[in-house]
Amino acid sequence: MPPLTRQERDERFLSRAVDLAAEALGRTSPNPMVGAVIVKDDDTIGEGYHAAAGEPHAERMALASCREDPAGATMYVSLEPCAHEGRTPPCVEAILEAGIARVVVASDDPTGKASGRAFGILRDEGVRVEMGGNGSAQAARILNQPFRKHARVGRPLVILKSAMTLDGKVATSGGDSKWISGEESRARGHRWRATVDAVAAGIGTALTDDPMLTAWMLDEQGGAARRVIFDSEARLPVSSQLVRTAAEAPVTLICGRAASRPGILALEAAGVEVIMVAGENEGARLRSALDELGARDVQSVLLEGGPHLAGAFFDAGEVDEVRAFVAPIVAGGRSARPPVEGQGVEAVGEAPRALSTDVERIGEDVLITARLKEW
Ligand code: AOF
Ligand code: ZN
Repeated sequence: MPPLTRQERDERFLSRAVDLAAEALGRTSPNPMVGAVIVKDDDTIGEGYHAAAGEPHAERMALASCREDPAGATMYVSLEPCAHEGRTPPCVEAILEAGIARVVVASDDPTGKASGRAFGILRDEGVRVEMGGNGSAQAARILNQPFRKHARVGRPLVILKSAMTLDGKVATSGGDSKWISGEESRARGHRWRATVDAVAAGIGTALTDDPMLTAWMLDEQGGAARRVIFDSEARLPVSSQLVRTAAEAPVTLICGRAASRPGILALEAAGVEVIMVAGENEGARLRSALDELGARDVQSVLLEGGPHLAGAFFDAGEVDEVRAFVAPIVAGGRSARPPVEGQGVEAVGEAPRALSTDVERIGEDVLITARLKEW
């Protein structure tokens, strides 16, 4: 085998940095996941990742772990280092103090306070700064889609989860949906709740299933995801499981101006946060709901049902990613519901198309991950 080129070596270390970053999946919000590797003479002398908001950044973790003097070494980091004073001091200072000679970065930091400032500072001090290749850039960006969308537009990333039959139904014509996907798929979907800031459902699902939408025991370190119910008339019963567990994991209800005042007051008294959104159509109200959630540092929303809400999100152009479990069964029936209702598009050419997809077999099901937008 021919020896690796410098570029190939750089990609390998950057990819390691991205893998390290992913160790903290679900625990860094509202901060990004970041990993760093410090390499001297082709040897890794230090590694680290950002474990949680308020904790040291990946760069400092990696420097602190070095088993020899990092002076003259190369630092590989999955996100552009920070130059600002936040909850922690700027990483560029730590990099300069340690005498790092070269910094290779996988992805940019889209927040206003970053915007490439670190590159200028480091170069001024004689540090070589380079961007890695497309492969590591893509992997690093995909990892931080919630952080990136939130930094750019102030709204959370919306991930639609759905479980359908081979003929694209999420329930039979009789309304039965338990269970379409297999046990492993359901466990996987359940685990996703621990990786997002909010889990959302429509009032229809809340009334029919009386779900909890929690990921108990899986989210001890990150704090339980907020449960968000889209309920324009504020009909969610105070006796529902959601409301009864409001003290354990926050519940936010999104309603419109037509919602009944006593209903809202009763929900608020039971510990539910009620957000009233206005707007001339459903799309505008949805976006404004997402703005409100973004303002509360919610960077990701897992949309769990049902087809009506999914349709509204699609019609508003606010679905960023779809995770669809397809089970090898056929339900048939004209009235059996599909995963996405709403208005839909007129022409095939207008249909949102995934920019990238992944396919995985889970038990007897197939999981398709489709990214419709990349931030
Ligand atoms: C992280 N971890 O490893 C890097 C980050 O409030 P602070 O001081 O923790 O700063 C958070 C910001 O720092 C974050 O939004 C991002 O722009 C930048 N880089 N953040 O949490 C890290 N490298
Ligand atoms: Zn930093």
